[in-house]
Amino acid sequence: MNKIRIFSYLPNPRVWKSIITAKIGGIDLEVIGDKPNNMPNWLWDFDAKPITDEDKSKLKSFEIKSKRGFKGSLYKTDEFIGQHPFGTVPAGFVGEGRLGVFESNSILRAVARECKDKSLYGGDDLNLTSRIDSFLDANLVFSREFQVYLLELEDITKYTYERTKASYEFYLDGLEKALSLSSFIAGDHLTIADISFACEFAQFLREGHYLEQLKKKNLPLISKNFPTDYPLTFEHFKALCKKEEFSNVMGSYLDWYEM
Ligand SMILES: N[C@@H](CCC(=O)N[C@@H](CS)C(=O)NCC(=O)O)C(=O)O
Repeated sequence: MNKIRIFSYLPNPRVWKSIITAKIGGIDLEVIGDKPNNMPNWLWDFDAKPITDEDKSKLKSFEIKSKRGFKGSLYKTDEFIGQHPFGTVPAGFVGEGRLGVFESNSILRAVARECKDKSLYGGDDLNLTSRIDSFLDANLVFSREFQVYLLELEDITKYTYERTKASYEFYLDGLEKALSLSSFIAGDHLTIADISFACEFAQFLREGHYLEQLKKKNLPLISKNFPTDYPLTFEHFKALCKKEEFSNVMGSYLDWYEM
């Protein structure tokens, strides 16, 4: 079996996808990292480790300004950038060659390929595997849109709000249609399309922590009417989050959200 290591800030719903899949699929994963605010105090590498201010002065050549999501500088080794050219976390490393795998949905696929339970990624049915990929891609498009939104929520612009709302409606319209035809997103059983959806959507719901900021701009929560606008998707989300394999990993992340 290929060993898989993931480096990231933690907790991170984008890492949960892989953790939940590994648990259901019966494999071990190595997950290392720290709270988001501590990521500038880590050396970003296969052998990621915490660094002191003294270390940082010796690691000036690795210092690079954060592109997305962190404040200030990060310390990424040349080996890290070699394997992770976009320089993002979660950062997966697979196999003896410690090959870099990036984008949480791709890390998720790598994990699913190693699982004993192959049905999570379509089993022998390559057509189903391709359909699962389609849902994962649709999920990434939504995820990128709402990443910008969540990062801007302290002082949101109408432009970002409207873009995210359109992306939310497009993605959820599709899921609602899919779930009117089958009991899981890609077909009649649980796959990584469901796992990725639940984790990304849990993260999107964090807009609910910015009610005051949205109110100041006279903007309602994008997900305000989620249960009534998309009842099948809402029930599916609820059912997934209540599954032990999910709730054990998600912990108290969604406790504030009424379901
Ligand atoms: N779509 C990517 C998102 C990854 C991403 O954008 N990560 C950000 C943190 S939220 C990052 O690593 N930024 C590194 C930097 O700022 O240099 C995924 O699902 O893995």
